[in-house]
Amino acid sequence: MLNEIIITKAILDTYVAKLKEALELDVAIVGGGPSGLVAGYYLAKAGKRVALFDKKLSIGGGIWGGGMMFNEIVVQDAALPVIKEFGIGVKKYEEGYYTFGAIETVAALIYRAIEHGLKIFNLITVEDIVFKDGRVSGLVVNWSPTEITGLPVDPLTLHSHFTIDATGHPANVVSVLVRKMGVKLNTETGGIIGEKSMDAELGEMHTVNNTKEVFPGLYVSGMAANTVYGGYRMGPIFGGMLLSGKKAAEEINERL
Ligand code: 48H
Repeated sequence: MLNEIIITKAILDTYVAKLKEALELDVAIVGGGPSGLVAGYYLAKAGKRVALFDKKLSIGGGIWGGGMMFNEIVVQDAALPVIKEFGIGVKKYEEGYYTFGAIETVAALIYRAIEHGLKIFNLITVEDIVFKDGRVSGLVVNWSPTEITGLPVDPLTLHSHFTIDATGHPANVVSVLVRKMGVKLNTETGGIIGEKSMDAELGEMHTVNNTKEVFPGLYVSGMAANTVYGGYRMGPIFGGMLLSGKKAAEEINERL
């Protein structure tokens, strides 16, 4: 006879244990798009205490929709080693261009990251940061439905040695840091420069080059890096996002 109370307790106990383990992290990642998932994979693989938070029900960010909802993505030569690391089958379109099913790609990124120890929390919105000793030192989190409904519910907090803003175009973590703390960022202007229009070649290059520590304790990856540093957008080519996540993980790994 299946007991509903045991089922309920199993979920509560397991989830709370997982969340408690995520309260003191080496790295907190905000955003479960391609750059955040790849960063989480490499950090977890290196044995770091790392967790990823995404406000949506489904992790994967902008991968799902491919280009204009045609659920295929394109990757260039430079990113093939990362694609192969995740065990995703390579389909060559023409020299230098490879296509991947968006759904297969999301599934593989998520599965392989979790397999290596990344803790993923969906439906949690990062609404603020912890700011201590002049650096970003953690996250302030709440259930996404709380944010959506505007209910006056106070959040919970976790500490992290490093944080990655992988929130895509809006660069939400950097935005909250600038808005609330009025700090000067490690950018040309000291502020958020803003994303530029389309140039796939430049955009892909910028995504990787702009992946860096933008303020003590806070890295930016993926589209958030281009928003903060003024890089071009690139459309539905995803190699730069994958390589950006890898670069963020490698730089942080060296410093931990
Ligand atoms: C929790 C949050 C919060 C928050 C946002 O947009 P993403 O896919 O991010 P990237 O940078 O890994 O990939 C960008 C890519 O998808 C893209 O948009 C491209 C290539 N565009 C090119 C172009 O020309 O337009 O994922 C970001 C994730 C999403 O899942 C959000 O739900 C999540 O971040 N998120 N999670 N707390 N405050 N804000």
